[in-house]
Parts: sequence; C-alpha cells; structure tokens
Amino acid sequence: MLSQQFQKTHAEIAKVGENLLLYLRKFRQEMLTEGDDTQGLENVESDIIKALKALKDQKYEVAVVAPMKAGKSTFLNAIIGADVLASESAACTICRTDVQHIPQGSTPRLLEYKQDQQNPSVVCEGSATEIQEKFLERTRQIRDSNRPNEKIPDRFELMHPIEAIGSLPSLSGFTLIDTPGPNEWEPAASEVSTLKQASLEALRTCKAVLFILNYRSYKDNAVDELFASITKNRQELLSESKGRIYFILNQVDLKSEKDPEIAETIRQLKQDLNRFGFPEPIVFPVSALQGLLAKLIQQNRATEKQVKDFKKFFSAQYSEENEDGDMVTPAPRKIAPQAVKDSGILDVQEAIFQTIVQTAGWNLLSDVLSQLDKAAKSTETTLNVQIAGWQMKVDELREKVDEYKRRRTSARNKIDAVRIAVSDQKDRLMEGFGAGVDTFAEAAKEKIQEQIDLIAENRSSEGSKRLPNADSNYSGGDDSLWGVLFREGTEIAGGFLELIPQAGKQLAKAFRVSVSLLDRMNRDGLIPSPRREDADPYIIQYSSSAEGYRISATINDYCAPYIQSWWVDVQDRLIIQGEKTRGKLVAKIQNDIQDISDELSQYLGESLQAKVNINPIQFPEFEFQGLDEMILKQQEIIRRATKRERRTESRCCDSNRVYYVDVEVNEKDTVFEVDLRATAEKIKAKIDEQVQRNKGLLARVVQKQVDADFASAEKQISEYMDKFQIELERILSERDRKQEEAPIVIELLTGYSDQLEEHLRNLNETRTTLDEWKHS
Ligand SMILES: Nc1nc2c(ncn2[C@@H]2O[C@H](COP(=O)(O)OP(=O)(O)O)[C@@H](O)[C@H]2O)c(=O)[nH]1
Ligand SMILES: [Mg+2]
Repeated sequence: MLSQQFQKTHAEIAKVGENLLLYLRKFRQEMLTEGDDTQGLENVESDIIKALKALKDQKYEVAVVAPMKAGKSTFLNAIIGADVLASESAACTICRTDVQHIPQGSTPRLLEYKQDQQNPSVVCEGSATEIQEKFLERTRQIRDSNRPNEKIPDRFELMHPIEAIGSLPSLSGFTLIDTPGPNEWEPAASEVSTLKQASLEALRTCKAVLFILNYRSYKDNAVDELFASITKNRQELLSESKGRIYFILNQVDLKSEKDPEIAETIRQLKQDLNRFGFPEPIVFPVSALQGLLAKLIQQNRATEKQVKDFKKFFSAQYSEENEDGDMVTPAPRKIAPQAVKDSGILDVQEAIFQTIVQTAGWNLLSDVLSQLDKAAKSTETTLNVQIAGWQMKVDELREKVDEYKRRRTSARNKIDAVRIAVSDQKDRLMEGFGAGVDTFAEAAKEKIQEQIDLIAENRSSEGSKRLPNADSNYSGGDDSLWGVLFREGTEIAGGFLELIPQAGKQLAKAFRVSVSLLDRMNRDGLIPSPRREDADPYIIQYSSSAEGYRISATINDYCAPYIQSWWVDVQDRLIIQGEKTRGKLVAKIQNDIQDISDELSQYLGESLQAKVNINPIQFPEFEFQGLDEMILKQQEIIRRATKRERRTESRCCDSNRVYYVDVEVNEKDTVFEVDLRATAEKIKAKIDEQVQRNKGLLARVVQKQVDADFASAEKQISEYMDKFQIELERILSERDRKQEEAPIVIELLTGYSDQLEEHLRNLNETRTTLDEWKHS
C-alpha cells in the first residue's frame, strides 16, 4: 500500500519539478530577448535538473547474506521471478553480484568488473537460461584456475528485470546484492571474517539486509559464529537498524509431521536472535523453491522439469476430495497464484518495499522537494529584487548597490573564517581518530605478544609442545580484547580513525609469516638434529624442517585470522565514526554559512523593501556517496599507482608479497633457529605499517569529503550573493539607457511572478502530502 503512495508522490514531484523547469526556461528565454542574459538563473536551472536526475537515478540496495547453504540463489530467483542464478553446489557466489533491475522486456546482461580495470566486460547477453549457463561456466573457470584468488573479479553485475518492481517504476533503482558465501577453496578460518566483513559492509551501506537461514539447520555453528561476531559491541547500531534487518527462514516446506509448528520455531528463533543482540528481530517463514516454481508457472515460463518438481513437492497440499472421495490435485497453473502467496515471498517483498519507501525513499523525495522549493523561492526572490530595482529611484538604487558590495565583501571574509574554523575542528577530530586507532593497534600487538609468550612457555615446560589452538580465538568471540577496547575506548578524543573495506582476502595473507627457507629445506629433505633442552624458549631450535614448518604454520594460523577479524571490526567502527565526524562538520558548515546568508537576505529585503526569501544551505543525501564508496575509489587509485610503479620492480609483481613478513631462520651448527621475539616484532611492525597506511587513507578521504562539503556550501552562498550584485548592476545600467521602458519591464516581471505563485503552491501541497504520509 505504502509503495503505491510512494509511487504516486514520486510521480507528482517529478511533474511539479518538470513544470517548474519549463516555466524557468520560458522566463529565461523571454528575458534573453530583453537583453538580460539571466546568468543568475542558469544555476537555478541546473540545480533543478540535478534534483530531477537524482529522483530518477536513486539506487536502493538490498543485501542478501547466507551464513551457510540455505537456498540463497533460489530465494533471489524467487524475488527476481526468473531462474537465472544457478542453484547448485558448484555455483557458490564467488564475489559480490549486484542484480540490477531493468525494465521488463529488456535483454538481460551479465557484466564482470575485473580488478584493476575501469570498465566491465560483458560475460553474456541473452535469456535467463543462457545467462545462468554462462555464469556457471565463468564461476567454474575462476574457481578451477590455479590461483583463484587472483582471478576473482571485484564484482558481477546482472541486469535483469525484477518482477516485483515491474509495477513500481519509482523503485527502478532497486538492486539485490548477492554477497559471497562460505566457499570451498578458502581455508575455513577466514570464512567467518569474509562473511562478517560482507555483513558489516551491507549493514553500513545497504537500505535493507536479509539473512537467509535454513529451516533444517539454522542452529548451525556457522550461523552462531557470524551472529556473535557481528552483534558484539554493536548494540546501538543494531537497535538503530532493527527495521531494516530481516531474517528469512527458508525451506519451511521441509517441516515434517513430527516437527514443532512453524510459529513455534519462529518464536524460538526470535528468542535466539534476541539473545545475540538483535532487538525485536523480524523473521519471515519462506519456501523459496515453491515461490520460484509457482511464479514461473504463473508466467508460463516453467520448464517441464520445473512443472514436474512443483507437482512432486508442492501440489499435494492443494488437493481436494471430490464427491467420489478421490483426492484431486488441480493443474499447476490453477494453484500457482495461491502457491506464490503461500510461499511467503510476497510478504518479504512487500516488507522490503515498505522499509525502503519509508526510509531512503522518503528521504529522497524530501530532499528533492527541498531542492525544487529552494529553486522556486530563489527565482521568486530574483523577480522581487528586479521589480524593486526598477521601481526604486535611480540614485537611491545606486547607493544600495554600493552598500551591498561592501556587505558582500564582508560576507566573503566571514566565509573564510568559517573555512578556517571547520578545518581546525576537522584536525582535532582526526587527531582523535589517530589516537583511537593507535589504541586498537597496541591492544592487537599485545595480544600477539601474549600468544608468542604462550608458545615460548609451552616450549620451556618439560618439552611440552602443545601450542595454542588457533581456532579458539579468532572468531570474533574474543571477549578480552574487544571488551577492553570498546568499553574503555568508545569515545577516545572524540572518535576513531578509519580503514580498508574489502581487504579481507588480502588480509588473510597480510600477516602470514613467510617461511621460504623452511619451505626450501622441506623440499630438500634436510635431516634436523634434536632440540637442545637448555635453549632460550624464545629461540626455537629444530633439526627437522617439518617441525620448524609446523611452528611457523601455527603462528600464521593464529595470527592471520585473528588480525583479520580484528581489522574488520576496526574498519567498521572507524567508517561509522568517520561518517559521524563528517556529519558534525557538515552541521557546523551549514549552520555558520546559513547565518551569513541570512544576514544578507535580511539586509536586502529591508533595503529594497521587497520580499527576499532566505537561501537554505542544503546537503541532500543524494549528493553524498558515503565513505565506503570513497575509500574504495581511493584504494583503486592507489592500486593503479602502485601497480605502475611496480612494473619496473620485477620482484614485486606478486602483489601479495608486499604483506609478507620474513621470519629469519638462522643456521647454527647444523641446528636451525627461529627467534620468536624477532618474529613477534616483525608481525607488530606489520600492524603498525598497516595502521599508518590506513590512517593516511582515511584522513585523505575525510579531508576530501569535508572540502567537498565546504565547497558546496560556498557555492550555494556565492551564487546567491553574486546573483544580486549582477542583477542590481545590470538594472542600474539599463535604467541609465532606457528608463522609459520601466513600466513594460515591471509588467513583464510581475506577470512571471504571478505564474510562479502557482508553482510555489503546488510545491507546498506536495510537501504537505509527503509529511502527512510520513506520519501516517
Ligand atoms: N524444499 C526446498 N528446497 C529448497 C528451497 N530453497 C532452495 N532449495 C533447494 O536447496 C538447494 C540449495 O539451494 P541454492 O539456492 O543453490 O542454495 P545456496 O547455495 O544457498 O545458493 C537446491 O537444491 C534448492 O532446490 C525451499 O524453499 N524448499
Ligand atoms: Mg547459491
């Protein structure tokens, strides 16, 4: 229902905007023939065009995450309404895949965005079936290559009509994001971090996030681990986002007689989710397979096999007894509409649309409307000032123009003062960021040292070589570290610093300790001598390369996932913190520049005895791309630049090597030694290096954004100020030339002023509708 309302208001705003644009163009055209170049209105026109474009282009990204095999592809297909994503074990999602809606009837396309390449390549163009085949083929190709990690694209983009959007053109920017799930070639240890990273990123950047759970195994450890790791220390965020997180309990058709009722299962699941820290979790029972098959049958696009499957699995529930007492099952196409409803898919769709429309959708309409209103009011002011300029005595006007010039210069100085104040405040906030991230780094380093100490202790106690179990610590369930950091650290000097999204894959390797010498020895089959009992426990001596390798591997297996998980948490907090900082700075810019602008408006209004509207300094959401996006772009620039540099350095051709830490293995009288202290120092140095690099990265990104925000405010006030000066001076010179035309000009302007009234009224009415709807 709400989405229909959205559709209506969306269309209304587009119409009001277009009419305003037509009016403005006509006015400018006419003034042009009068010899006025209407320079000041050119910007107003381009602002309207920008707002209308945003209204059309807005993206609504909805992420779908599955902590385990849960029928994610089938679910996505059911929403899309086509069998386009392959459902088979070999076809796991290897990288983010955006399913972007295109109008019904357009040819679907699959694009691949490769690392280091700006433009995507077309993998396939054609029917859903053809795309499914080619997609599967390409996935296998990447997965089966020798070094799959290097071939993984940044993302795929599938452009395909999404059935449910067909009737809602205002939501044509709807995009489903298929996030990578656990897969076979990555070591189990990094899976939680990959999922965790994808989930946190989705929570930061998407309008809604759907977690798909499997009815048969939603109590799986993988689910617990993921939920534990993303909810830890994020209570505030989770309660802010509770309306846009959904849990889909899929495959409920698999419930058997002896299973508890679905309602009971859901009650239990909600309790569990609540314990994890999801406040008032929203759960939908769904049968994605039933939904998909029924939708296909309804559209007459099901294959024979699909119809057969539908009959086999889902038809029986719709059979009825006839007068002879036989059970009669109606034909699939007869029961398909009911089966679609019963599948739960429509309820999920409706809920997602409601959420989108009420939050991001409403904000967009409101922002666009504000921009249009600003444009109309600005035009109204221009007309009023011109009329006043023509009516006033020439000498008086000349005086006012001189005074206005002085005021404008003083306003310029005030703007410069704001610029400096904003920059100071930004520096203070960034210092706080820096201190915050250093605290994180110290804690992580301490943790590494602790583990190294533990190894040493183990080695010194009666030859016991039991090493700490890597798995017990990495899964984000590491209370001691996060407890300390986030209970004490949440508000260090106003905030934290930043980090790298999407670095998960590299990070697993980032802290891997290279054992190149050990490798070589291993291959060479060197026979090691026994370990000396009196040795320093931090010096691991071994005579067998296999033993040495095992020790190094243990260090790696502990450090890599631990640091990876740590990093993902840090970056999440820092990006959120970065956006909050940006928000504070924007508020300051807006407030201070608005004051300067209002002072001028007031002066002009009083001195010209005309109605001069204030010029609202605005930062519409649609102009802010988000720090995640900016960081990605910045990284891409860095990646290109370093790649160019490296071409000359042949040993660096393998980009992962830049992260490797070389563990020194010293050969001493036929005994080989690894110094744990030195190894720990090297790992710590890597943490420091990583932190430093990323501090710089976020600092640059925040700087860029704040510069852009300030520039936007400055542009808004400058255009406003300049416009009057130009107008008034022009009127002065025209009156010197053709004073006798004054009545004609005034009449013309008054006519346009009257016409504008109607546009302003329409804008007002639309605002009322929009506000009422928000509160309904
Ligand atoms: N019975 C039943 N099977 C389903 C449902 N959804 C998916 N499946 C089956 O579960 C298997 C895995 O589904 P798929 O979508 O590939 O899962 P993914 O790996 O999470 O993408 C396939 O054989 C699907 O047909 C459902 O709602 N009910
Ligand atoms: Mg799948």
